[in-house]
Amino acid sequence: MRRHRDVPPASGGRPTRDRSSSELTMESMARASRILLVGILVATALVACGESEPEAIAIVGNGTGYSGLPAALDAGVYEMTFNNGADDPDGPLLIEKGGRTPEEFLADFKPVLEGGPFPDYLTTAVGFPTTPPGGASTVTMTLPAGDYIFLSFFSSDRAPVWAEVAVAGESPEVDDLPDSDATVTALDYGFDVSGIEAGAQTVEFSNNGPTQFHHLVAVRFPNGTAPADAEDMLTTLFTLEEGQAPPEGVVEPEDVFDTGVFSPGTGGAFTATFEAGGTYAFLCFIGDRQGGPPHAIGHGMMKAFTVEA
Ligand SMILES: [Cu+2]
Repeated sequence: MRRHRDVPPASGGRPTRDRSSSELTMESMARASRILLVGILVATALVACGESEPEAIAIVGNGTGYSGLPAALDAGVYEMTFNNGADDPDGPLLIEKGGRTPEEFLADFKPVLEGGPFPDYLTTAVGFPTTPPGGASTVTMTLPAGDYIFLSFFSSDRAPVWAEVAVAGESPEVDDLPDSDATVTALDYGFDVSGIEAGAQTVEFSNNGPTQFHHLVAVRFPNGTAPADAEDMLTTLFTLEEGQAPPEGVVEPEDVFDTGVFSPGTGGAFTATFEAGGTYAFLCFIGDRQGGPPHAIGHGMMKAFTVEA
């Protein structure tokens, strides 16, 4: 560490030099200016990184807890990776818990999973797609300020796993996400889809609300299915009872991928692959804040399209 009196005054004022500082050699002055220059270069690089490459956070879940998940974060855009070390598929979410204890929140949240109303304080959520055991999902997401619970959503009925995360500072906008190849904007109630092409690409999913929470579930129909027919088939499938066979000519699509839930004003970007000539449909199965059926069923929130060959 250099002594303070070896550092030239930042600006103005008359340098007050004692005997030792007046003995500064050319060599030590050159060294001081090199250190200053390196400092400026490092600072410049940090600013450049902040603009183009979000900070990366890697979280590991093991079915009972997490490692790598900070308890406190600055609001902003993060490249978050969730590694699923549990033996169940898991798609964890960061959900606003409004100052409640995790136990209070979980009690309030349970009815939501059965189509009940959201607690009033639940205004914000961002999350990960369903991630298979041993798999990893990376989402570059906006993380607004809030008092969150990081909550696992296992495919089986295991005990809830959670951690608390406090996020403070200026909340980011969807525009702060890095540019993506394709964009999917969820609205109350529908999807605007733009730029999807054959092959692997980055897709930005955002929720433009204005009120409801949405996610994206992507399914695929056999090649040659017209998008309008795909939507008709989905509508028919929703009318079937559990276990009831679809009518003649109605095909059940295969699941392709999903996203976590995003509240209005939030979004996340991820990598997805679409095949040339494939007919896909995007659906939302989240219910209204006030309670009710999944949006795909209650509001016809779906969008089918064919990827150009
Ligand atoms: Cu929705």
